[in-house]
Amino acid sequence: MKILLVSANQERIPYPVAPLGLLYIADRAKQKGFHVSILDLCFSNNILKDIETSINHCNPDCVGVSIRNVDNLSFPNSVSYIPEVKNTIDIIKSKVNVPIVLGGSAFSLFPGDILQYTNCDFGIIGEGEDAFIQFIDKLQSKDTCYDSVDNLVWRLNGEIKYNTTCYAKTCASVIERDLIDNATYAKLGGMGNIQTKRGCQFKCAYCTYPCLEGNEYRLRPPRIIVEEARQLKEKYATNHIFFVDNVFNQPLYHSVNICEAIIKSGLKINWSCFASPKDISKDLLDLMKNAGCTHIEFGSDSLSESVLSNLQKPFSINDIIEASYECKKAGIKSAHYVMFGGPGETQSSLQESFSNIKRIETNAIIAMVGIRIYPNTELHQLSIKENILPSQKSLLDPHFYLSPKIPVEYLLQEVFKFSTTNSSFIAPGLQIRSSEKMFKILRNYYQEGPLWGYLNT
Ligand code: B12
Ligand code: SF4
Repeated sequence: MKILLVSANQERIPYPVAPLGLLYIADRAKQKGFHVSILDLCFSNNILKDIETSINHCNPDCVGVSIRNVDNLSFPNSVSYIPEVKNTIDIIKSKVNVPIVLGGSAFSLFPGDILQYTNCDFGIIGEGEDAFIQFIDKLQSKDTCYDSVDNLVWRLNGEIKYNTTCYAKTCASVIERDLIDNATYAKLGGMGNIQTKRGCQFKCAYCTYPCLEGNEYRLRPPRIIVEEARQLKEKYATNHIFFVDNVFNQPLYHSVNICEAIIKSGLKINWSCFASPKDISKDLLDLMKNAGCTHIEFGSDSLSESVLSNLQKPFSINDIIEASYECKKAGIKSAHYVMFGGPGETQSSLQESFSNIKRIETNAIIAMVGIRIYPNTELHQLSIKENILPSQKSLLDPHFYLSPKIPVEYLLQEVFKFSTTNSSFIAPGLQIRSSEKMFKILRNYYQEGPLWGYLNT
């Protein structure tokens, strides 16, 4: 069985990111003895030609398409990637007549809608390793009843069927990365990526991550993480790693074990991660620094106590300020994601946020206006309750939660004004310090790590 895996993502802002999920699928399929090729469209200048060449070369019996991003999450300048993905799938269909199976985080959030929109028959929700192999086994067996394939969404007599969703065991071996262009990701993206675990146990009101990866932590062994980091550095000349976990410092003991394993190995590599201001002590930051951590991105979300609590974040404003202060002391650069206009936001909570932001000692604030609404989240329920959305509305086209307690024009104006006068602000939706051109220039000067770290240098 010959399999072609296509990564449809072409986004290069804030930088190109390697298709890690597809590597996991390819790794498992190769272990099972299938012939696997990857077509990564990230750096393609001619999708039509590249798809044609890959298909002629691989002559696949099945094509898997990874769809990472639905849209850029940026209000009011929001861009949907889904029409571009449909175009890619249409080209594949025009070149080869074999089953196509969709997957990836974007697909997993809108499986039914994307299957309909792209007119495809199969897709896999969530973690794909086990499910993809089960699907391929079914294809080979010529049994057309797909009921038993975990996580599969499929069409039967015009109806879309959803099989049971399970969360896979995490991969306990080093994944192979030869099938993608690691050198270009290191050059243009400034980093490689590694996952140390899956799952998140928090329940923040808007978040899709527990739906994508489940609520249970499934940890990867620290020695494997060290080996993957060594491989990226020594085999692929990648000097900086982004740990793609939702929250690196949860569970705390795992982050400690990873740092200790890196230190013990003697490997010298720089890295960055997402973290929560909860449980980020001076001791942990010193340990992270010693293990090579140079940048931390905090999902802080709001600097108003009431909005923070409405979003069900498990920390306070003091935790945010403290976390940033400790990062500075430890010599780690920090950035905070902040969303304005969340549940309960008023003119006075907005001004409270602005004055609290001035108290944070940080390198960057990545500011968003409004919060993208996803199905199966509390924010979705709230949006229906507050009449922001009709209950049956498809959310595939971007819809944002904007607090009814503050006029949108006022919100946009105030955030714009504050962002332009604060040099640490990046506001993608308002196009402030966030253009592809600016990121390219910065990357030319600074070869590794997140670019926000160089804003004020
Ligand atoms: C880390 C991360 C980042 C980092 C990446 C750093 C790096 N160097 O890798 C940064 C901060 C740069 C980033 C940026 C963005 N991100 Co981001 N990011 C993530 C995060 C937390 C993890 C992604 C990851 O690597 N996962 C690990 C891999 C192994 O999992 P995976 O790719 O999902 O693959 C599994 C399955 O999806 C499936 N699968 C994948 N492909 C396929 C294919 C087939 C055929 C099958 C069967 C299965 C399958 O199997 C895989 C293994 O189990 C996710 C949230 C999450 N928990 O998923 C958001 C997420 C992917 N990001 C998202 C978005 C939107 C973005 C941005 C567009 C935001 C922005 N405007 O800047 C940019 C786009 C960047 C780009 N160039 O594409 C969204 C995408 C969905 C959506 N809402 O549109 C997510 C899901 C978060 C969310 N809000 O919901 N991101
Ligand atoms: S926002 Fe972060 S901490 Fe909250 S549920 Fe999502 S991934 Fe977990």
